[in-house]
Amino acid sequence: MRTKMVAFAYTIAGSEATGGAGFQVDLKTFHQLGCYGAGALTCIVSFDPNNHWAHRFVPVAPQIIADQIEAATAAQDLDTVKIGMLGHPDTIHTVATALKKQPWKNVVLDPVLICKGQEPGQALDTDNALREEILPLATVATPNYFEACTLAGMEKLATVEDLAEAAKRISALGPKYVVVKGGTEFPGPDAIDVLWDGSEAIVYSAPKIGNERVSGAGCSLAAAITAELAKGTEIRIAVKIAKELVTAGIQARVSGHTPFDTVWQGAYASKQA
Ligand code: PXL
Repeated sequence: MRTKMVAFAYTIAGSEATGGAGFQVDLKTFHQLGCYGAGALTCIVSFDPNNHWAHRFVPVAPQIIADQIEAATAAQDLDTVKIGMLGHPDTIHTVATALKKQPWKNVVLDPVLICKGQEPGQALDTDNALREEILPLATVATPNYFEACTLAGMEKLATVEDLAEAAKRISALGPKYVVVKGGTEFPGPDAIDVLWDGSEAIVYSAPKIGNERVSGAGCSLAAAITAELAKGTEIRIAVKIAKELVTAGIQARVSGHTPFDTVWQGAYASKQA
């Protein structure tokens, strides 16, 4: 008998070998929120401890990405997907083609635009391909401060109204819902995220926990929104829960020999217990 006891959340993202970002964060977050996680790897990022933790980036061959998506979409009736780092125009084209093969209820795009290991020229091609081929397929986009400036064509985001304006402009490029993450770059004492829901801007705010960026916060937020949408949660509540998961995860952050800390996704569930 084909019964589905649990919501499925799918990710198409890159591996970040230390576990602090990307695919690993997506699966951990899905699991913490009670979803069955599955995914396709688009690239492998290995930080270089002998070179200031620079990103060593290796794309996965397009056919292997297509094969992974074929396997997962054949095994399950998936309707909710998160898209993380794609990193190469060929990857973007492959993922766009695969996505178009079936209907999706929720396509959550975390528009990862810049990876330190990439050539600037290639990064520009990647940005353009993402904007042209993936953004129109997304139902939700979750740009960070820099990604929002780039996609919205705004120089800076100085006020909450600017965050809302950026979200609205990006929504015009495809996704009905846009969550702009202010993060540490947004001025002031609070970590502010703004959801444009197609008709109004909803502001989510929590006091900043320090002023250092914590790795995996953006991935965790988008993955948590994905997991909640997969369970059928309404977008405003999904973003609220995602923000709570990230805030708890930053409070309980994990440090290592890296110059940055990472989010502990398990903190949210232990707080609820
Ligand atoms: O946080 C952005 C991100 C996403 N995906 C992968 C990454 C990173 C940042 O390092 O490596 C695979």
